[in-house]
Amino acid sequence: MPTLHLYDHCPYCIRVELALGLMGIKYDRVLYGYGDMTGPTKLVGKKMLPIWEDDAGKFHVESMDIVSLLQSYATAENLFKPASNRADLKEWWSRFTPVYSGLTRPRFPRLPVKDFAEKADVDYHRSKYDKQNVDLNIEMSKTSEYIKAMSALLEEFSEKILYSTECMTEGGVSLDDIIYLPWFRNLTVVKGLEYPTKLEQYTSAVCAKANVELYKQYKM
Ligand SMILES: N[C@@H](CCC(=O)N[C@@H](CS)C(=O)NCC(=O)O)C(=O)O
Repeated sequence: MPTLHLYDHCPYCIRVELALGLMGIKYDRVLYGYGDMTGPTKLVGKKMLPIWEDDAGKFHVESMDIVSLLQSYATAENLFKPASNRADLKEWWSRFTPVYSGLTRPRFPRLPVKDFAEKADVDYHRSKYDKQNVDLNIEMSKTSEYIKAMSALLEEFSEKILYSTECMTEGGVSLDDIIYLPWFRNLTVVKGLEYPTKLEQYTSAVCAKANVELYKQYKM
């Protein structure tokens, strides 16, 4: 059985899980603590996930390279459309990511997932942001401000960018879904952030189809 080595909160790892789930490929899921410096390094020489270990025991890195590899096995039924490179999506994305970070960064280490099970994992996460002069407590205290900004962004996305409750871009499931959906999945951790109906249905339906769990049950 091939294996995906991943962090549960990592959107790049979730890209690969979405592709695997939507393609119906079975795999083992091996999670790592975020502060585990040796686990991923032993496999490929650096501390970076996702890592895909194929049936022959060969390791592959870079989320979209792994997705391309998986797609090389696709049949007509599970071949994704190419990425659209839509300008509207890219422009919106540049405004979305800073607000996303402000909401998710202080919450991730409180998730009851393997990534942050040990004190060393939480400490590593904090030290990473200390080095960037990001104070996670200050970010947490700005929650209502961030929720207000994010609500407007999600409304805009749902109304103007999201094509349907099944796919982001006209024409069916494409690499747009694989690339961007993980961030909407992670954002379900934010208590008090309402998704517009169409976006809520899209996120729930596509993640359920791919067997990717949302963070709704951990809302904080
Ligand atoms: N370009 C990489 C990015 C992967 C990435 O940034 N992974 C993060 C987790 S979200 C990571 O492994 N970080 C290690 C660390 O910060 O210690 C990909 O798409 O696979």
